[in-house]
Amino acid sequence: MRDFRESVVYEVYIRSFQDTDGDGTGDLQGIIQRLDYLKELGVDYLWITPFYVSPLVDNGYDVADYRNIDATFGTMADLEELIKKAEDRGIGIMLDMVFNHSSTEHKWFQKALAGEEKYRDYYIIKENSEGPPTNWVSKFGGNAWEKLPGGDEWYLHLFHKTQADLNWENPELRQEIYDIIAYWIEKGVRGFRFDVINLISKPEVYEDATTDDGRHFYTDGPKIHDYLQEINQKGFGNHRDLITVGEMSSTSLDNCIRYSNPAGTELSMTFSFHHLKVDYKDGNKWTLMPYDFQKLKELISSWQVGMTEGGGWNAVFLNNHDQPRAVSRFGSEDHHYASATMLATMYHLLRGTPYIYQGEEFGMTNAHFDDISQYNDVESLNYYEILKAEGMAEADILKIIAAKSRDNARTPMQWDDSPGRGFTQGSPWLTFGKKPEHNARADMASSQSIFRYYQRLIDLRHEDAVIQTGDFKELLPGHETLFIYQRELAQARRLILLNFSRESQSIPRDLDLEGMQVILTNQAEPSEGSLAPFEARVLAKD
Ligand code: TEU
Repeated sequence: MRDFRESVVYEVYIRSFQDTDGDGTGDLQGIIQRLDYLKELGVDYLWITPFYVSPLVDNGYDVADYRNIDATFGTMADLEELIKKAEDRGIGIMLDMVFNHSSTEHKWFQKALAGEEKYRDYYIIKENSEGPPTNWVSKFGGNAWEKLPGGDEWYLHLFHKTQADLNWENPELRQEIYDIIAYWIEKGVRGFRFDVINLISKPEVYEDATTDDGRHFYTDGPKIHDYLQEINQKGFGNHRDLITVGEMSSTSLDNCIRYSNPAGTELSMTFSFHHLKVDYKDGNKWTLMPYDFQKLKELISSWQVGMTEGGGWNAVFLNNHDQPRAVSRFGSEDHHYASATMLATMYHLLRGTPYIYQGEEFGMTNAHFDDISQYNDVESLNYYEILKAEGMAEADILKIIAAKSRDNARTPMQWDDSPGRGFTQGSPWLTFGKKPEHNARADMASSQSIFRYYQRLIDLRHEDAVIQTGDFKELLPGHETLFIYQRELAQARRLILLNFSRESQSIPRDLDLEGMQVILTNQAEPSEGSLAPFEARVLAKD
């Protein structure tokens, strides 16, 4: 396998990728069926979202058994077949590990409920007769504590109430987790994505928050680096070629440098999300606001520079299964090809490992749902109730949810425009998006194929040392509509020009274009002095 610094990862949201048994839910056999497509795209690793036994309240991020596969998604034999067939095509499988919490249906929690001391200590349970032990707010809305049946005891759940936080202070629990990691390595997987892993270290004292929703107590918590070093040593550290990425919620640059330090004592790289909060009014996701372009550029640039200086490594991305579709959010559905390819160019040529989310390679858009019954996501449904209780009008709530819901990313893959979208023969678990015209078949047959453009971006990552490791520098940072940056390695230079606006823009005269050749553009005929709406142009000089 390629080094992670020269690789591209593709995220498969299994429930929505490819159904093969007609139950309306994607499955492991579906991924096998599409391996040739993924190989043609050129990706190196597949990160597959959780398929373990689960009540699927949070679509698999509520794990009830870490070692077995939910029958909805297939069998262990299917997974083994997938690992082998992916490997035959030079693709490594990465599993998603959810260790901040387990489902309340997990046998550990069930035994805790039954009063077994050993398992009660696997969770965070506090007594308080006056109500929830602290005022912390769950990431999905509401108080983060749920009462255990009978008595005055509460368990912590930073996410849904069926996702009980695990007690990492307990060495026996930690050992269970290392054994689970070893078990999957044994099966031949090549890497791991660790879900909200920077939330596992909770504070010693539990007290009310006065400045935020409680997150500063447990985000990048007191023992987080000790735990990650231990996961590394006892979990996967003996397998140096494994690729590991931590999902870091509300993290800091300094911590991400340490998480992804080049000595490899913790993880290969980190996901951070600050650049995806630029359309949150006062930090609140459930609001409507045009995204702040200057802030987007500042955040991307400062993380690029900071991680380079500190020796850290970013996972770079605009889409995942929790985010609205970037083409609808930062681009324009009316300039579909140009904006989808421009956004892809923006993040693929940064310093870091690019992560493609299923469907973005042919420009899938937001769902455009207009009725609450079309949604499935627990977070969206919770906030629907919360905003309703605050007195907001139904139409306004629906507008916010349509822009912000995680279901925007989760509508089934549109392989073609047939009634089942090439995704299922049955009826899909989640309503299809409203734009069937954006499907893989049509895109690949078009002279303006986003998929073909992604192939070229992936080739650049594989072949161009400047893109792999060159330094990053933003040029003309305050520009109102253009994002311009360069990558540099010794004498070699790549210049990336991106027009984020719907109007053509003149190319600033103060840029040094001397001796530079265009190596990539999303325009049929790029014009010399200006950039077309949503144009991306890449120039090179060696
Ligand atoms: O997400 C973590 C997380 O906090 C967010 O992405 C969350 O969806 C968002 O902040 C809400 O506004 C991870 C998984 O990616 C997500 O799918 C899970 O629901 C969550 O952890 C719990 O396991």
